[in-house]
Amino acid sequence: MKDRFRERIISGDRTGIETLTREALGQGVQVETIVHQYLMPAMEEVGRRYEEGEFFIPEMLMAARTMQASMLVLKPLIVGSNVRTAGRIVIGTVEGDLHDIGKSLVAMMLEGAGFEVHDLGVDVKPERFVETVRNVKPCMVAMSALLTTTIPVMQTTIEALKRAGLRDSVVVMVGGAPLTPQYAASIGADGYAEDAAAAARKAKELLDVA
Ligand code: B1M
Repeated sequence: MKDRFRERIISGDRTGIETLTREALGQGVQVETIVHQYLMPAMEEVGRRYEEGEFFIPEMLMAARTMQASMLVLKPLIVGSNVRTAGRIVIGTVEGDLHDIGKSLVAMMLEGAGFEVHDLGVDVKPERFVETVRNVKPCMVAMSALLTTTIPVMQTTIEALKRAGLRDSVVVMVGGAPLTPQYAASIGADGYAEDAAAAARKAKELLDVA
């Protein structure tokens, strides 16, 4: 099964992966297994091939769209039917960064944990986070970054929240592959999570939700 997922991601076969995702679910494969053991290792291979000059941006983009097609099938199972009462969270990938998949997965897990999630998408400017915090009044701002060049924007966003007098009204959680807990602490974030499941746990812990 893992090889079949890998092959579909590598070849960018969106229709094929939808069918395969349904087939795996039909056979009783857990959603977590599909995401962590099948899809993510395939994306890592895409990243490796890109680094080695075998893949270029179009292949990386096709692979991403293929993973997203699988996640669309999985979303109702990840999100479930929880009544959203745990609190409101604003999430986005920071300015200059177009990586969407990890952030969307985190958003789904947060929804699944009962939070009401406002997803601002990718390339979110600090001012947009500030404006949304002012209007939506969330209890948490969650930021994702996948590039070493964009992680400093998280600090810029935290500073913009401070300048707007809103920093103390929200808990800030950050994550993304190039981040470390030490970096998160150094920029003044309240929490860091390594992956989507950890993000849902961490959000509950930080917001003191049972
Ligand atoms: Co990009 N890219 N990319 N890319 N891309 C990486 C990230 C890279 C590692 C590839 C590589 O070289 N090996 C590399 C970054 C190197 C670095 O800076 N450290 C890279 C690069 C260099 C680039 C460009 C600069 C390439 C170029 O143009 N020369 C460019 C930048 C564009 C931009 O953003 N401005 C670029 C572009 C793209 C595409 C647009 C083609 C496409 C994204 C499409 C899309 O998202 N719609 C893309 C892709 C697909 C990748 C790889 C192959 C896969 C990313 C992914 O979706 N992974 C990636 C290589 C890799 O990751 N191995 C790569 C699956 C996803 C589920 O995992 O996003 O890590 P991930 O999310 C995880 C955790 O990080 C964590 O939980 C998630 C789920 O468990 N997490 C959080 C994420 N956010 C969190 C927030 C939290 C908590 C946890 O709390 C708030």
